[in-house]
Amino acid sequence: MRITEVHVYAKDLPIVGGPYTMSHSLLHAIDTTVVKMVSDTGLVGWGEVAPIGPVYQPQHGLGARAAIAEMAPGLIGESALAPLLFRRRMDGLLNSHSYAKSALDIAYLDMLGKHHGVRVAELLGGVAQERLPGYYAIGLVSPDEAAAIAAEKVAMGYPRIQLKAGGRDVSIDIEAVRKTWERIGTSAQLIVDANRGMTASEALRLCLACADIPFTLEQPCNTMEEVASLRNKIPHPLALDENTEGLADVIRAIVMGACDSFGFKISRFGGPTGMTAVRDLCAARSMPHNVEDMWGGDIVSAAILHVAATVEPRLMEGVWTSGNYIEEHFDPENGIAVDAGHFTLPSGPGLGITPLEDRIGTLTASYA
Ligand code: 0XW
Ligand code: MG
Repeated sequence: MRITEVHVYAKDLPIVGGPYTMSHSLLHAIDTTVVKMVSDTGLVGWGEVAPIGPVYQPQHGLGARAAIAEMAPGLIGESALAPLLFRRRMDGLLNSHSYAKSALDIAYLDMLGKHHGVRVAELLGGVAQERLPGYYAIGLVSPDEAAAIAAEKVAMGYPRIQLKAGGRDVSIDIEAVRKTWERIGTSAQLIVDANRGMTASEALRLCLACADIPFTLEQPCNTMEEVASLRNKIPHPLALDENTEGLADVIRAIVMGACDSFGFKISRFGGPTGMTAVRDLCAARSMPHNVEDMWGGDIVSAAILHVAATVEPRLMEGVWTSGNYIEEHFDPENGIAVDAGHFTLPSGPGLGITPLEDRIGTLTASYA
C-alpha cells in the first residue's frame, strides 16, 4: 500500500464558553489543520494538529500548513505500511516542525490501522486500558469561581482538576488554590499549572503559602533550570509540560531530576509514533505522565486516546481533550466525548472515527 494523495484543510474552532485563559494567552478561537491521506488501495486516513494560538509554543496554524506543504510532495508514493520509515522520511524532508508531522503521522496510522483492521492503539503496542481517566482544566478565574467549578467537575466524576495560575498577582493564585482545596479536599488530585507564567520566586511564594495542600505544580516557570531550582525548596511534586519539546528534553529532565511527572502533548513528539519512545522511557523510570495535545477536534482527541490506552495504567495520570470547548464533532456519531470525567477508547479500526467532509474546514492544498 502506498500514499497517493494528501489533502490539507483549515478550520477555525470557536471556543465554546470562551475565552480560554492561561498565563500568557487569552483565546477565542483556535486554527486547526486537518489532513486527509489517501492510499493506492482507496483507504483514507485522517490527521489533525491545532496549536493553541501563536504564543503558547513555537507553533501556529499557518506554520503547520507551510511545513506540510514543504513535506507533502516528497511523501507521495511512499509506503503506507512503515510508520517508523515514514517518520524518518518526513525528517529527511524537513528539520524539526514536529507539530506539523504529528498531523501526518496520525493520518498515516489511521490509514494503516484500517488496512490491517486494527485500532491505532494496537499498532502502538496494545490496549492496556479501554477507559481512561480525564482531567478538567480551570482557566484564570476568580478564586470563588475556581472552587465552584472544581466542585462541579469532581461531582461529575473527574478524578483530576487542573487550576491555571500565573500571569497575575500570585496572591490570587494562592487564594484560588486554598478555596479549591477547601471545596474538594482529597476527592480529586489537584494540579496547579502556570504554563511557564511564574518566576521561581512567585512559585516559591505559592508553594510556601500552600505547603499543607498536596497539589502537583506543573510548569511553573519558563525554563527547566528555573523549575529545577525549586526542587529542594518546596514540598510539592513538580511536573514539566512545555519544556518537553522532544525526547531529548525528556531524557534531560529525568537525568537532571527536574520533575516527578510530565504533561505530554503528542504533537510535540511528531505524533503517536514518536510518543511511544517517550512512553517507554517513562516506563523505564516509573515517571507518571498525562497524554494530551494543545487543542483539536475529534481526530486529535481520538489520537490522544489511542496513545493513552497503551500507557501502563500505574503511570497514566490523565487525558485532556478540548472537546468541552468545541461546538460540533467532526464525527457526529462516534465523536470523542468525556463521560463522568473519563474517556472510552473508540472501537473501530484506525482512529475509530469518520469525519464528515463538510465539517473539516476549507481545502487549502492538495498533493498527488
Ligand atoms: C490544559 N491543556 C492541556 C490545555 C491547553 O492546551 C494547555 C494545556 C496545559 O495543560 O498546559
Ligand atoms: Mg500543562
